[in-house]
Amino acid sequence: MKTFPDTFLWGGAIAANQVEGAYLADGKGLSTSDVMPQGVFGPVVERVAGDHSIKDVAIDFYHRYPEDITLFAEMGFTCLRVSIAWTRIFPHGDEQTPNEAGLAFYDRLFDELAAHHITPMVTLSHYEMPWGLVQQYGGWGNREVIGFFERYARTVFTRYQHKVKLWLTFNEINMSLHAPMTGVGLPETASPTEVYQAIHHQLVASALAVKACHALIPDAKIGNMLLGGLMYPLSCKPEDVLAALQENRAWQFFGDVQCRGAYPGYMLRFFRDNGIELTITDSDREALNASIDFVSFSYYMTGCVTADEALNQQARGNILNMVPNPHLASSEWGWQIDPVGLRTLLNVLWDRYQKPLFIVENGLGAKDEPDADGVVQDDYRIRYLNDHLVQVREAIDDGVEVMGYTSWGPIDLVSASKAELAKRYGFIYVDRDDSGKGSLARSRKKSFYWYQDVIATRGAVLKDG
Ligand code: BGP
Repeated sequence: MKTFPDTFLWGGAIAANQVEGAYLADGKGLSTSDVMPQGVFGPVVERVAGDHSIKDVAIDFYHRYPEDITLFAEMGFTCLRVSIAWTRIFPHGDEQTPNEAGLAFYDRLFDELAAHHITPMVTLSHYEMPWGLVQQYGGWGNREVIGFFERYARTVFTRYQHKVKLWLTFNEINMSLHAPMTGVGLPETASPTEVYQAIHHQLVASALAVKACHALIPDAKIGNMLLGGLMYPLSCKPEDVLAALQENRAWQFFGDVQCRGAYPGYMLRFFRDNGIELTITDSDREALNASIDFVSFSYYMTGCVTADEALNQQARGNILNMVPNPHLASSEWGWQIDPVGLRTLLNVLWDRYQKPLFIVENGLGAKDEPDADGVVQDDYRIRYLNDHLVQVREAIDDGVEVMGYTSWGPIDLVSASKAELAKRYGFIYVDRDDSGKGSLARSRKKSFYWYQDVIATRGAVLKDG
C-alpha cells in the first residue's frame, strides 16, 4: 500500500486555551488554564487587574480564525480538531442558561470550516474547566460537577447538531495522574484516593456525554482521547516486562473503562493494594456502561520502564518520569522520537479494542528561526512527520482501522506544558514571542508546502526509511 484510503481524514489539531486568546471576551469566564499562566504543570496564580499571561492573547485565533482556516484549506485539510472553551458557554460552570455570545462564536467558527469543506472534530474539554467550579465546588472531586458537565455537553450537542459530527470528550483524560489541577481541578497535594475519585466522576461524565451524543445526534461519532504514552521494558528481565505491562495499564485503564463500560480487574486490585476506596454508586455503574465509537490518542514519544527503583529514581523529573531509551534520539525538549512506536501503539490499541483509531495529535516542538527571506526551513519537522506517517501507513497495512491524522499545532501556538511560544509545532509561523512581542502575522514554513503535497497525493510522496 503506497497511498492512504480515500476516506482518511487529514488535518491538524488545536485547543481553545492555546490559540484563541480573548480570555475575557464576550462574557467568557476564567478557566483553570487562565489561572495557570506557566502551563499545565504550573502553579495556580490569582489573576489581578493589569497582570498578564501569554495565553490571554495566545495567537488571537478568536479574531483571526478566518485567515487561519483559509491557510488550512490551502494545505488541503479535510479535518480540523478544535476544542470549545467550556467557560465561553458556561462562564462560571453552574449557570442554568448558556452564554449566547460564546455559542455564537463557535457557530461562526464551524460555518467558516464548512465553507472550506473542513470537517470539525470537537473536544468538549481540552485541559481546562471553569475556575468557578474548582473554587466553589472543588473541581471533579465533587460529583455535582458531573451534572454541570452534562448540561454543557447537551447544550453544545443540541446547538451544533447539524454542524459537528465528530466529538471527543476529555483531552488526554489520563493526564490527571500527572497534572491533577489541569485534569480534574485538584491541587498537587491531593491524595491518590481523591485523584481517582475525581477521575471516576470524570469517567462517568464522559460516559454520560457519549450517551447524550448518541441520543441527540444519531449520525455523530464520539470518541475518547488518551495520552498514548507507550512504555517499553528497559530489558527483557521478566520483572521489567511486568513493570512495563503495569505502567501501560496505568493509562490504558481509562480506555478500558471508556470502551468496555466497566472497571477492569487489574485496576480493582491496584485500588485494593494501595488502600484506595472509591465511592461508586449503582447509577455510576449504569452510566459507565456506554461505549465510545472510536479511540483517539496523542502520540509524541515512548519511554522505558524498569523494576530497578534506583534507575527509576534517576528518571524522576523527566517528562512523565520515564526512563530514557538508549536507542532513540530526543527533541530539543527531551521528548524521545520513535516513529516505529506509533505503528506498535496503533496495533496494540486495535488488538485491545477493535475500534477505529484516530491520531489526533503528533508533531515536533522545535525552535524555528526564519531565514534571511523570512521563511522557516523546517526540514527537521518534515522528517519527523514523514517518518511517523510512514508508520501509520504500515499500521493500516497491518489491518488497523485508522480514521485520520491531525498533527498537533498546524499553526504555532502556546505550548501546554510550559506555556511557551518558543516551542513551535506549526506549518504556519506566527510572529509572536514569549515576551508578547510580534505582529501576530502568519507565514508559511517549508513544511506547509510539504504537508500540502502529502495530502494532495494521499501520502504517495512520503519517503520510506
Ligand atoms: C498534549 C496536549 C496538547 C499539546 C501537546 C504538546 O499533551 O493535549 O494540548 O500542547 O501535548 O505539548 P506541549 O505543548 O507541552 O509541547
